[in-house]
Amino acid sequence: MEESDIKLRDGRIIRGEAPLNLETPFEKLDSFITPTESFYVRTHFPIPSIDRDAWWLRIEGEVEKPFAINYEELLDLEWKTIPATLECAGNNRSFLEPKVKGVQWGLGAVGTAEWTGVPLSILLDRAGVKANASEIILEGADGGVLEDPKSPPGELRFARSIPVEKARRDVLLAYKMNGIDLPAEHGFPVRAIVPGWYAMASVKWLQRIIVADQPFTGYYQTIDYAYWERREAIAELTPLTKMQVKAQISKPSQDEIIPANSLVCVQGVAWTSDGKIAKVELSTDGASTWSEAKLLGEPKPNAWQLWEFNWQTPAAAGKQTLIARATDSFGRTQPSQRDRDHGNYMINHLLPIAVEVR
Ligand SMILES: Nc1nc2c(c(=O)[nH]1)N[C@H]1C(S)=C(S)[C@@H](COP(=O)(O)O)O[C@H]1N2
Ligand SMILES: [Mo]
Repeated sequence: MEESDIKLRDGRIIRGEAPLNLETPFEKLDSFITPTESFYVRTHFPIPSIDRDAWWLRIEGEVEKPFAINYEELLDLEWKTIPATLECAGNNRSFLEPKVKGVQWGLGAVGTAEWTGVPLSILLDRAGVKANASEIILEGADGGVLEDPKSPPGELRFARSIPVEKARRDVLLAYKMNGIDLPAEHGFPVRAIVPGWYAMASVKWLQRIIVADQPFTGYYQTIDYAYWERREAIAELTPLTKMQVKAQISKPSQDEIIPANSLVCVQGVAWTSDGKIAKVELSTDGASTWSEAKLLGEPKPNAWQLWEFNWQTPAAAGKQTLIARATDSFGRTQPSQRDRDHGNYMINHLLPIAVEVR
């Protein structure tokens, strides 16, 4: 696609207007924190307009003392600020061959922000989670009727679940993004941040937390945002959870013209869930040989890390392919081929970026 064909809104690529889906132009990435105004937006329904003075968050289900908390009370609780990378599970989908259903994201359905909010464990402790509880369902205020014949008839709300143990360990109920109140499109007044997991788990416009004693099998947990996992050769639908290890090249961008016989700084980011990035390698010859890139800054849990590689470009003009490959501290590395059991999600196989040396 020609640059001039790309429709932008406030500098972001419009991937959908209703519901609103905006992508970060990835070649503009130049810092650890993605500015809020460039951060990608993924919605499934109209953005709910919520009056924070009338907003309540309810906590119910398998708890001793169900309760509701309002915005003012939430802000009075102990809080913390953490950086976390959010990646849409469909990020990079436009690279898939053959094409699959869903928003045709390029490289920019991923970003890192600093999130400020209350650890979910504080609210869970206050409610008194019963011993039989296994999962926490997070429900958003947004909803509507879907056309998918597999969706339940009538109104549906966006909801996902996380295991109790994960909920207690590091989930945040965030009300600030990069130091200011959450913007409407990012979940105002309060959203969940589930570090290390694909971002569908980070439910926006949070209105209800349900403690459950059995696996949640809602639409966005099983029919959508699920993939095939093989057990005894039988494929089973499995909810998406952890982000898979990945490196992406921000500069140069696809089809960029690069000067011959010069030193070009190839830049990008890499991330994984839980562990750290152990190394990023770059191939400038279509995956025949690999050289290690330099990791920049200190690793932070569940946040991406910037890297760079100084590339001595060839003297001869012609097409070149750049491929980045990340390996994490658990020894997990990006696969070279697409795993078709992943359906239209979890796209972390090696992606060639073509450039032209001139
Ligand atoms: N309530 C609600 N939460 C949601 C969604 C949604 O549509 N409704 N989309 C999810 C998905 S698929 C992604 S990728 C992230 C996107 O967060 P962002 O728009 O702040 O980047 O929000 C998640 N949380
Ligand atoms: Mo997503």
